[in-house]
Amino acid sequence: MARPNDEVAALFQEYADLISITGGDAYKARVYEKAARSISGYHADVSALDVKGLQEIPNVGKSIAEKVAEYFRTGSVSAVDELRAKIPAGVRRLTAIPTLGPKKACVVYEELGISSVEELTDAIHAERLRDLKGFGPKTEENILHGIELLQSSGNRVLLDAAMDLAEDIVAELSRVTGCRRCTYAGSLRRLRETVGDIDVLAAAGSSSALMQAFTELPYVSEVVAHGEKKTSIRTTKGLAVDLRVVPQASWGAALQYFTGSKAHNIRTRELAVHQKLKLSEYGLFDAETGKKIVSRTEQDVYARLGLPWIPPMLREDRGEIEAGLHGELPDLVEETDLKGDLHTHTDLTDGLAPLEEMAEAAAERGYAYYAITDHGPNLYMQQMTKERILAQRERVRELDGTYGKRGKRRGMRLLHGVELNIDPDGDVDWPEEFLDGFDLCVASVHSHFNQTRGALTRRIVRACENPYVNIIGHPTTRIIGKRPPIDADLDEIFAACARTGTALEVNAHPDRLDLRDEDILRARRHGVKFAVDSDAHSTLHLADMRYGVGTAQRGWLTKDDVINTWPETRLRRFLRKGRGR
Ligand code: DGT
Ligand code: CA
Ligand code: CA
Ligand code: ZN
Repeated sequence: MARPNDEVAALFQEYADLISITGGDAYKARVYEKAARSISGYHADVSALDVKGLQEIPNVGKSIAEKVAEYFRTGSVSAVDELRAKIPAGVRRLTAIPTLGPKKACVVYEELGISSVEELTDAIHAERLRDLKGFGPKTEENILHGIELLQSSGNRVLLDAAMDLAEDIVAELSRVTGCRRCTYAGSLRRLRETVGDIDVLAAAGSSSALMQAFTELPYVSEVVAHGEKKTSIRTTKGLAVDLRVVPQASWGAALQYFTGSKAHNIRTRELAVHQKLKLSEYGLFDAETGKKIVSRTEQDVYARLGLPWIPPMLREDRGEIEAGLHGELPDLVEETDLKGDLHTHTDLTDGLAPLEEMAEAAAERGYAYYAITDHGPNLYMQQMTKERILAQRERVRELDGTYGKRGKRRGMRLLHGVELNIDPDGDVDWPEEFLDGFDLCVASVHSHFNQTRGALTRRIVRACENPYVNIIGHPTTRIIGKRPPIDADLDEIFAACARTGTALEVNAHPDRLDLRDEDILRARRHGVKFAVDSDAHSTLHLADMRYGVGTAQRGWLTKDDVINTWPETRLRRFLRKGRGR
């Protein structure tokens, strides 16, 4: 289930939006935005805290704490409800467009009476927005792009939200008497970045107890279909979940079938046909006699088709069948291979936790090294200075090796880094002499996403050519369902990375997953190395690494491709970028 913290954070974010839409105090809106972020990143479950405990959370004062308490006591917050009631439903529909802020939504509603996404599209095509203050051709283009994003994302949910729910359902169903096996399949098992619906599979002699328990889960809002083999529900948050129950003997065939993808299944079925076999969710059969050959495990099914077991993350018909037949499947990187995290923040900039807490949490994950990379001065509002970052460096050096100590051996190594901002020309925050003092530099694009393709490409290539830039952070800057990837010539960037010894990040934040799987596959062909990083802004985000690793696996990456699986000495050599020393 979504954490109570995220529920409250979403509510306060909405409240902040509502305040700005209704022309309320901009300062107050910001206060709630900040509180939303703090609550989302807070380590303790807010539903278990009293008003006093809630006020320990950074950016949460008495009045906000009381609203949180009210929410868990009554299920809603009256102040939020009051503002909701003031907003016409039309404006609310418009604010679902990711590129249309609440302010502009209000303007088009009030000035032109537009109250639906369709009406807005028509108005843009009729150029009716041009006369409004603050609107121009560029705004129109952005809004149209946002509408496209909104429509293409459909009802898909982000991987982490689907995972939280699925893990909860699997745990609940596994407790039901008679349940022999239970797991999630479908796109979630393949760790796709978004999930259309969750497919849960269980094995049992009789399905009725499982189906019953499934429909009675507390967050079920609607039972869409209730059958002996398959039951479908919808949750209160609008997620669709299918449960299929199969006999234990068909487990492997069913798991293979319902894991998909459809494209992969078509290929495995073709392989079966060529061998005069028939493959279905019930098993692999002799096509002529109908006699069952195998069905108990996925391994059995693949083996009989002449294939090794194929990891679900590869099952997209992107060459895995051919590679499997030739014994050339990649030995995929795993979360346990990671020796460290190379992009993380502290409360010196926009992180929520102090350095000490971040390092402590990182050491608990068993890391051998850990890099602190707060923002440089060029990112607005971060107020970074040379003095502040040098003071941080001193503290990093003091703490180096003190976390996760075992016996006499030195504990986790702390690397002092920075996340530089790649400006529109490809320059970064500080001159080379100063960058020389860092153990590593991440450099990322944080603004001016709409430059021309040529300018964006040159900009990032220039950053790669900086002898101190080691990792390009969240390379395409996309936010899934909200902001499209930048339009740059990725192949040119990949070539520059390979040539200069600059790694590309696989940012593990579930909203980003940037680079994405297909781009990773392409970059890898250029010989690029990768860093799978959490970009954590709180101790909780360190665990997002699992999604970054999943994405890396979908991009066919091995341990050797990922620099933060390497031993420290090899990593440090890479970070010198051929500068000598
Ligand atoms: P989603 O839910 O859109 O994120 O994607 P999936 O891959 O989970 O797709 P879903 O839920 O429609 O079906 C789950 C799996 O069941 C799918 O990956 C493969 C299998 N499957 C479903 N329909 C078909 C089909 O018509 N043919 C084949 N070969 N397999 C199917
Ligand atoms: Ca599915
Ligand atoms: Ca499904
Ligand atoms: Zn960052």
